[in-house]
Amino acid sequence: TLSLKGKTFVVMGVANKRSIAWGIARSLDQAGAAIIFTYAGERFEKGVRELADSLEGDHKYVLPCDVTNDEAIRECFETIKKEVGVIHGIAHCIAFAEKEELQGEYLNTTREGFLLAHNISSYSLTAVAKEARGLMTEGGSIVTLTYLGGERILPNYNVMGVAKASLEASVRYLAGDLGKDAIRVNSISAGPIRTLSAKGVGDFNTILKEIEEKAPLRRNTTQEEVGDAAAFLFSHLSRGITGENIHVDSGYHIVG
Ligand code: 0WD
Repeated sequence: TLSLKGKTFVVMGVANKRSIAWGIARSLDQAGAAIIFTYAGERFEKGVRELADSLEGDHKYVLPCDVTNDEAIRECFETIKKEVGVIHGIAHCIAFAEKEELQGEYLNTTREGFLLAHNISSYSLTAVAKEARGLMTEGGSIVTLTYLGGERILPNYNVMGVAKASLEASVRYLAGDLGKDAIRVNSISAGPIRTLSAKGVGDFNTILKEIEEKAPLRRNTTQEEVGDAAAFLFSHLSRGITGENIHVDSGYHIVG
């Protein structure tokens, strides 16, 4: 099995045990890595703390980090620098759009809805990378999560698809900037997984059923599969890969 002993990763976006970020945390824990958790708002703190304590390793840092707030991001990484010093990577598992924007026609997206989705789901990666760069002095790996709706139109995904396209382009530009610091930046395009965020996407059950019928592997994606792919991207095994988007989706993206 893969070992990440002696390495420290920041996992952003665990909301509950269904979160994809939680799948990544479990894979990192199994590989022996130290994990620093960040959460958006106070209502998530207790739950994230309980989840962190349920892991095998001793992961004592659970910190607030609202990614819409530059000062909050700065404070979060300052605390990490003070308490831990060096980190080896970040899992950015954060997205948001208003429910009204995730149904019907994309055409009806409001200016506010568009900006909010892009702010939280796309710009946040750049804002976080900027603050984290100085902490990855031994090189690093940044992984974010995207979805097929960023590459092609999928019903109801709407403004989030446009935000994911922006996120995927950010991955390439950030990879370009940070490569000279031996920091790699990649995304995982995950198949649909029933999470809190997925609840906001209209007709999610139909999407899951279609994957079971049409994806080459004839089954839906699990958090564990995404977690293990992330562990690979965090490891030495992927050292030649940057600016890439890896589909962990039972192969669905090659169909239709
Ligand atoms: O089918 C799916 N579920 C897929 C999700 C398929 C492909 C990709 N993804 C992506 C999502 O778009 C997102 O980028 O995976 C990422 C994680 O989403 P998830 O696991 O599906 O959803 P959820 O469990 O609801 O986590 C979303 C996180 C929450 O965690 P925290 O602990 O941070 O509260 O995004 C967080 C949200 O609260 N979030 C924020 N975090 C920091 N600052 C903010 C914010 N302002 N807003 C939302």
